[in-house]
Amino acid sequence: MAKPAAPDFHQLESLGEDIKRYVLSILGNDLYPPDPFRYYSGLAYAIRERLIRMWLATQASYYDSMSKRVYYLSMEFLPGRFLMNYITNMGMEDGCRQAAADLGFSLDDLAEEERDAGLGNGGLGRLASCYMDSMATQRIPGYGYGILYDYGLFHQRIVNGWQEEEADNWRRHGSPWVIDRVEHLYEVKFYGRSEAYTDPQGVLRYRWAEADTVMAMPCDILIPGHGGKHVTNMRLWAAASSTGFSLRDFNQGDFLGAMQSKIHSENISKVLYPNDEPIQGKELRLRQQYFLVAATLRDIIRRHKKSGPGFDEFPDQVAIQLNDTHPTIAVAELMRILVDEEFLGWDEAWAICRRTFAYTNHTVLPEALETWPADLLGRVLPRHLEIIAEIDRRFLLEVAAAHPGDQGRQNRLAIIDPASRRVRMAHLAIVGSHKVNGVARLHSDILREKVFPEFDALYPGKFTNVTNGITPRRWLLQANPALSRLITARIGPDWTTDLDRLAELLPLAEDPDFRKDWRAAKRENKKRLARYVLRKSGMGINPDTLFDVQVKRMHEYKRQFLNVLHVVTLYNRLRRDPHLAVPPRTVLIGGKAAPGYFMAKRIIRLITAVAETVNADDAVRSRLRVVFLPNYCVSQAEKVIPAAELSQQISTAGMEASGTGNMKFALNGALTIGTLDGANIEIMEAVGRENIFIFGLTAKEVEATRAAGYDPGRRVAADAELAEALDMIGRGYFTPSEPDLFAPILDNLLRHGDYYLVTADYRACLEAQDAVNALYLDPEAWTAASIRNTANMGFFSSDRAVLEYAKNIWNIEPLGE
Ligand code: CJB
Repeated sequence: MAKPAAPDFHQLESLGEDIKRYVLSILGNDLYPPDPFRYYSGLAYAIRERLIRMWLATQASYYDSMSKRVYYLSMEFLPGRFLMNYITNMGMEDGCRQAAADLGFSLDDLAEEERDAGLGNGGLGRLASCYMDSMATQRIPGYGYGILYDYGLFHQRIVNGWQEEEADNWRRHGSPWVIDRVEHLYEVKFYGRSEAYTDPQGVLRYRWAEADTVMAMPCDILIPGHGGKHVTNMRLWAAASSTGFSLRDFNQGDFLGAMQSKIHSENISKVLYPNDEPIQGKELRLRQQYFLVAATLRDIIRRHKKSGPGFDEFPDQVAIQLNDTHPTIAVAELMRILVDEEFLGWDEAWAICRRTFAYTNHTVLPEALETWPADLLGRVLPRHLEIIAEIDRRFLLEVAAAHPGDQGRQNRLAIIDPASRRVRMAHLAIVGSHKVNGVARLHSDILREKVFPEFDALYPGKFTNVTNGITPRRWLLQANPALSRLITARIGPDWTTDLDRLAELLPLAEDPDFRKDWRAAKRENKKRLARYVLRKSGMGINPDTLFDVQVKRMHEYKRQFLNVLHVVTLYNRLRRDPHLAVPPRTVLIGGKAAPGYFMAKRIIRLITAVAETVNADDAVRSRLRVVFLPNYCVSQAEKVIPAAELSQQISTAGMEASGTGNMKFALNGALTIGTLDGANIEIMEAVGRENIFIFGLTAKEVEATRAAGYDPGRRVAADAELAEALDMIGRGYFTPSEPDLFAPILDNLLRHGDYYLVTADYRACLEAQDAVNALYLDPEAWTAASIRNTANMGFFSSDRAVLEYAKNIWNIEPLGE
């Protein structure tokens, strides 16, 4: 019998009717007047229905193949908007454009109605989302697990030049992408005490007594791979109060008390902590971490039991990736389940844990290595503290056996720091995993050589590297239609899932016609960004200037301040010589500061102050403009990055673990000005030293400079332009009514040793900018370098990265067609 034709899940012909039906039936709205938000929602539900059907088919194929699956545990995901991503990946763009047009809308306008899902802070969360896209595209069976925060990362407004934070109630108008699975609630416990008892066989066992409980409700967000046939999902947990608990209070007449406890429970998934580095010591944050872990492990074990094999086969069926230390309490939780609930012996349970977990480290900043006071952890999770102490005791015996008598080493490696009584989560993650990876080559080397050398000696081969990657679907195909069309016209469409194919563009860098088309695509994107900036801030920017961009979280180590010093110096040079032979420039800077990060907020204020002065100065207006882009987020990045010509990646060497923005810019043909930090080094090797502007101290030189006792004062005294720029900032040139506003920034630099070595790299940065100017004045040479950047970025696809994880860490084969 002939094989039945594959069902057409896309069903484009009924799309228009489906949209109207959803506006009526789900939203309960009139079709008239035609409101774009309603039609966006209607379209979203129509897409969702098609996706669900494909997702069900994918899940069935997982079960059929009995394949091992990976669980990517992350406190953050940063998907941004979904609609266009789904449409692009499902290949429905033409059909959707037509359907929207038939209803009187442009698809792009409908897409603008969607609010970003900002359930992450920055690079770490966005990486997780790129990996979801690649796992689905590469057919690697697995899921993302996280928290469905009611409030995502705050919305940034700039008021009188200062950052103000507004709550991001992103689901206020509902979200068609979130599928609530009310039927699968799990109970999660907190507090109480650990109780010893003897089982009927006379074995001493432990259980968790007198705990409070909170319910975890799974909410799924579907992730279609490119081509649309393989659809996976993220499962995000929302907290709900456990009904039994509040009912009891209610029956005793304490309605408000019952509500109070309900609110207390639901707080767990209320809000994302807005720091891009770990938060120390906040009980609610620890409860969030455990909430994610406990609910996820329940789900994993439920699925494992359903599929048949016993626990000895668990690591052959399950790989768990810990996205930074945030979900590391999973090591203790899996031990608790295996030993206390499944009654496995300690050694057997421990072997299972270690084969199951792997840990990705994303930062070497010492202040960011997460620790929890043992007292606090023991109060919230009493049994887990006991388990961690036992893991620690056995681990230190191992250390003592390898290095007898070396008490110092034991203290340094201990999971519970004997001096501070804090639990070092990174140590728990390293000890409890079979692989530990950094996120760029330099970063992984620093982890091995500087941060965890004694662990590396103890566990040879455990430390490894997987350089980060980005999804070409969102960051080129979808975000940059002008360039994507041009590329596809020349080399065909396969680059979207095989990014190395971009190398076929290399010879075209020599072709003047192709360069002209390349420039035209960039210009279209610059015009699109100029329209956006005008709409958002009322400010006009000129697409015929060099677009110089730095967008990322505000942090001292990322050195937005060095960028400002370049701007001020350029401003001074232009004021002195209005005919200076440099291209006109628009400097765009965007990024959020953690609400409690004083210095980062001051630097935002400095940028807005410099922008006000420079933009109001008629003498330089046409040659230099400075824009602070409020509320940098994924959907804004999709407009900014394709328009950029110069990408600023200027962190102090040794401090940026990898960076992924650097990859997105280069993929879109921006030239990088950057330090030898994070993945910049690998980008330089890929695109060629002559197609990138590298400057500044290396990581080793940074270390040596600090060790030698760096004196910023001497450096400033020897550099008249630097001294002038600092003097202007310090004495209130940009804020005459508040001359001392930036004194704290200068104090940090001049009195506290300039830890981030801004003054040390200043002159080298300016020289690199001179080289930028020279090349930009030769548009043909600049364009050729731009093409070579894009052409050489194949390695930085997140497809490559997840396939490396699958092969070297997860031991998972991608599913066949
Ligand atoms: N990173 O975004 C975060 N949050 C953290 O808590 C620690 C690190 C960033 O992760 C990215 C993805 O690996 C890196 O590219 C980036 O360098 C790092 O700062």
